[in-house]
Amino acid sequence: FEVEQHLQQALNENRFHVEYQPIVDIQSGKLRSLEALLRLNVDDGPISPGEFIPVAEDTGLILPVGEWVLRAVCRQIGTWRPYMGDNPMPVAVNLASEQMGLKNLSSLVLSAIYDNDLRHSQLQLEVTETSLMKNIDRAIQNMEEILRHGVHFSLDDFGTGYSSLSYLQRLPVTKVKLDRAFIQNIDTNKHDRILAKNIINLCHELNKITVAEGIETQSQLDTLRELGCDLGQGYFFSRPLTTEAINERIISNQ
Ligand code: G
Ligand code: G
Ligand code: NA
Ligand code: MN
Repeated sequence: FEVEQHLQQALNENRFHVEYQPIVDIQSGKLRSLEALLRLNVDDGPISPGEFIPVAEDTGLILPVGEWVLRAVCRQIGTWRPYMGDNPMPVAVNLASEQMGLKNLSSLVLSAIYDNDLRHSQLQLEVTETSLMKNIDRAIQNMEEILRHGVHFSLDDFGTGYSSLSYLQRLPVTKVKLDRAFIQNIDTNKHDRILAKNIINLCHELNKITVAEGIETQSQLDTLRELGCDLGQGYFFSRPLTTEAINERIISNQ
């Protein structure tokens, strides 16, 4: 059975599910938002998104899969809404390159929000530099239109793409997520620390919020705190959690 067939079957039989990884305030440790991460379990066990997302992209299945994720996450946010008070925590969904090229991306996003009676600020979107490259003008147009409705973007995996730093200024992103390759040796490697420090400072000059990905140790966290990074995500705080775990650990403690 090929990955492509698994994807088609998962769509037909509603076999995908979504996990949610906490994103916290680096200074206080308080929970600030969640990132939605797609999961696929087949009879033989889980297939990682690192494996099936590229296949979905190559086969065009990423469009129905991406729409499924958007709708599933918005539905989930709707069920959390009554427990989240006046300032509900946002949840970020990853978008693929093909989605950024869609003419009707903003109507897809807005209808998922309206159908579940969400506030626009409850949904955020993540894009990578690579996902914007195929049609950068269309991608920016989509982002600007969606942002006008109050849905904010993060630039994911920053530092791994080809882009020059000056291009950051052109992108309507509210947050920049430093790729975990930068974070891994941030406490032991002076060169990595200097890079991270300068990226964080540059982002702040451009009025962007900085997020460190892949924090696994106290020592990495301490270093990021010193560098003034705003938010953090990684196994040190929490692995991606099932909706059941979110309900138990987070919703019931709000
Ligand atoms: O969850 P994990 O670390 O295995 O994710 C691997 C990759 O898959 C990451 O790059 C992540 O951004 C991507 N990914 C996870 N969920 C989604 C999704 O719903 N849509 C898209 N386009 N990518 C996703
Ligand atoms: O490309 P993106 O940043 O969306 O990828 C997120 C992926 O990183 C997810 O698959 C998630 O499971 C994984 N991830 C999240 N936190 C950590 C971490 O602390 N260490 C490692 N190695 N992977 C992580
Ligand atoms: Na992401
Ligand atoms: Mn990332």
